[in-house]
Amino acid sequence: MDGSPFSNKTGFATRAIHHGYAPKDAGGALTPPVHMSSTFTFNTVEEAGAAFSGEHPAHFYSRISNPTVEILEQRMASLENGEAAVAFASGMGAITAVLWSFLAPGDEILADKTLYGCTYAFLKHGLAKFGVKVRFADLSDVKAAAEAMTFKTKIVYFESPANPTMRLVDIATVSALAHTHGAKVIVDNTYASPYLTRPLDLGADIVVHSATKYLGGHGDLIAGLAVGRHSDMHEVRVFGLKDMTGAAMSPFTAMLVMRGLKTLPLRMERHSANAMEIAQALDSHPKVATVFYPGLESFPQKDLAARQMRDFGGMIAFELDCDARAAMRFMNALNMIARAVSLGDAESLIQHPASMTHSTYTPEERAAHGISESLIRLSVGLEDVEDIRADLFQALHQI
Ligand code: 3LM
Repeated sequence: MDGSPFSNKTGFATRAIHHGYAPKDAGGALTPPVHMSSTFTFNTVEEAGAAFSGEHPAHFYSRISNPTVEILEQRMASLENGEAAVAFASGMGAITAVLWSFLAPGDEILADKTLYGCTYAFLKHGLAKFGVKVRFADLSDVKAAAEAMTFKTKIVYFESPANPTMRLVDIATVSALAHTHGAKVIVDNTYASPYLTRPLDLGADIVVHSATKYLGGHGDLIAGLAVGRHSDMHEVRVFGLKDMTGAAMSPFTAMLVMRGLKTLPLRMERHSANAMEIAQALDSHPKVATVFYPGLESFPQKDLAARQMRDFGGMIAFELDCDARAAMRFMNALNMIARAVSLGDAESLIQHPASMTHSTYTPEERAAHGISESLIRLSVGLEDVEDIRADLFQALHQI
């Protein structure tokens, strides 16, 4: 339970460090103890029964809840300005558990046309097997979003910025539209993190995260989180987490995510500053055709980005003025920047969505969903920006 004096009235950075934990409740330990316990004991069987029925809420088994994980859940709920959160073993664990919790055969989902590859595969192939109808539309176009919604739409699902193309969705407008149709809005806030965008404040119902990325921030864990209303999160915990997926977060992972969260504001500021400089440098390089970064003047949704994001984040997508083979040569010529999937780490990472993160789409689907074969994705790290630029430029020089 939250014995912490750091309420939602304190600032974001303070809550990222303190919320949900009071050292006096744990023998004075500055950092929360890691409760590596699978099960929890009771004085009487009657007490245990009351915990199981929910009459007297208590931890009884770590697939459902755990004291260390609970601190992270309370902290994340606070950072997203939500009422409650549920932690998962992975981002995909969070996404699948949330969707399983609210869908039944015959229901319809409306999803944005550009999504992380495995989310797309789950919607397109996974849910379809169970009789859920999934439609994809360009939700960055408010008119197209309005036309695509029907009174059968149960869930509207999108990422903003979207992986990998960086398209934004106007969260406030699309949420208001969805609500007039009685649909729930689920936003994957992995790319922005709650430091840059808070979808619940803009009207979304549930936020999901791959905590593997900026929240953890150090490339050493796989984790997921969902945040929303008490009633929705209760459903997600007892159904999506406990009975449907079992994708529970380890207490040790919760400790690592909390360690990451302490520096989230600092890291997001540096990621954003480095990415802005790199986006500008790439944009003016003769061998670069197009740069997609919300902070650039040339970004088509620059105004929306300025309204909806505190800063523009660490992710950049770009296309070179050359064929796909030369783009591969460019990536292979990098020395410091690592060729790897994932994002949001201290290390800069580069990857080719068409053959890596978004290989779950067919080439035809990628074309229809706006993911070109020559698109390159860069997760700008926390190294000295001159070194990131120098590595990119020496590799560009070689093609
Ligand atoms: C990636 N993305 O490199 P986990 N939502 C978003 C994501 O980007 C991701 C998830 C959910 C990448 C992972 S690709 C094999 C590596 C917007 C993950 C899923 O289950 O924690 O990986 O989150 O883009």
